Amino acid sequence: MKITDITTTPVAFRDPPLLNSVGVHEPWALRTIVEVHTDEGITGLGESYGDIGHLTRMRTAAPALLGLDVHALNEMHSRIATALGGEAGSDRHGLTGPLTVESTVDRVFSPFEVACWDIRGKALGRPVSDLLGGAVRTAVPYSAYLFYKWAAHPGAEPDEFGEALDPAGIVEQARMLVERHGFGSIKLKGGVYPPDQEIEAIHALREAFPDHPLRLDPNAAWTPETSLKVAEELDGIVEYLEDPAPDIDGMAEVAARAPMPLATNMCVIAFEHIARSVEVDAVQVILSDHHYWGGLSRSKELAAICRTFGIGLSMHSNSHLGISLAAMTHLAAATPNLNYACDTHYPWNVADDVITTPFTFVDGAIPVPTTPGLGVELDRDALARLAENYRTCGLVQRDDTGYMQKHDPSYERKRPRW
Ligand code: GKR
Ligand code: MG
Repeated sequence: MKITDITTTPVAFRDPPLLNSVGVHEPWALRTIVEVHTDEGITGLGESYGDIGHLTRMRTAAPALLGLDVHALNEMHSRIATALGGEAGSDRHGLTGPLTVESTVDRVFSPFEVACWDIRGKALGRPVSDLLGGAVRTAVPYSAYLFYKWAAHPGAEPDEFGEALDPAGIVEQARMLVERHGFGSIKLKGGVYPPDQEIEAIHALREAFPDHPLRLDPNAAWTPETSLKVAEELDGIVEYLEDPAPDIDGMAEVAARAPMPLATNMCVIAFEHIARSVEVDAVQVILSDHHYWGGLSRSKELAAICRTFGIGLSMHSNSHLGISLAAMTHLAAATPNLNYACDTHYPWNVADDVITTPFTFVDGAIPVPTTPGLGVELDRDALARLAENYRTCGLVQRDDTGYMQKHDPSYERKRPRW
């Protein structure tokens, strides 16, 4: 079955003012919806980042894939590498590490690869999780992903999620997300306030949710020394501490004395980082993410490496729509050693999705789709609406720091901050 055409549609959807260590989310989150069409009339779907640099690279690569068999994924990867000509992307928003040539290829490859799995599943009449080795769970648990947040974007009406700027606000937000979606574990995005305040928020969560596993992720906002103080305070309270300090060596320094495992989606984000990380035992949990680990089959390779070295596996997320959630769910369902509840930003988007039946959490989990392929269908009207948002929203790349500076000109991006 051959690829005859590829469409890449950038879209934008409403995003609340969520705070993190580099600033605050802008009113719109950007994604790209990829459709891969074939000579047998089957179309596959993929979803990826919407930043202009990445969109341009996907559009540079797409023509090189025309005529390719949908099973020729190795050839697809190498054609993309050639089409990109050795260019490395950049981490402008500052929440993942620096990209290399190889990891840039993996990012561009991912949505096309996912679309091919969707096509193969549809052709065979089997869900993607079957093709990935078979689901070992019927539903994939996700965690409640809490953020400090403003009540509203400056100048706009308050959103339905409310303000969360202190421990009480964070507990209230957790109650809302747990009540709505039934989440059984909780992650707090930190790196926003001095560590003592975030420790206090975790203690408040522990009191309000005595049985929920908890995690804290300051996105490398702390020095190793500060990280160790926090680790000591949160001993026995968090299941893992995510990216407390920058870089593999900084994480290794913390890991050597921290009582809990350290997790990352910042310092081990490509295959070439793993050897060094294992050598110095920098991280005990890797947050996989098929969007940058090179799609579903490479994510399974990552899982095998983690199993080999006794490294735990969890899953990372950025703001995303339902095609991504479908792919994440199939992958997690078919990855036996993914033993932590996955991250997802999905509950923060209440306005719109590009699929006909947006996902609903059942007891904090997404039931694994059992229909052929990814099990989601594109809603053409919604796609057109979100594409129009993209055209009119005025954003072409994520810039949490720039947006924060518009409202607080004295704000500086600093890593580590404390
Ligand atoms: O959406 O603000 C955010 C997050 O901070 C995101 O960009 C991170 O990549 O969720 C991510 C993380 O776990 O570090
Ligand atoms: Mg993280």
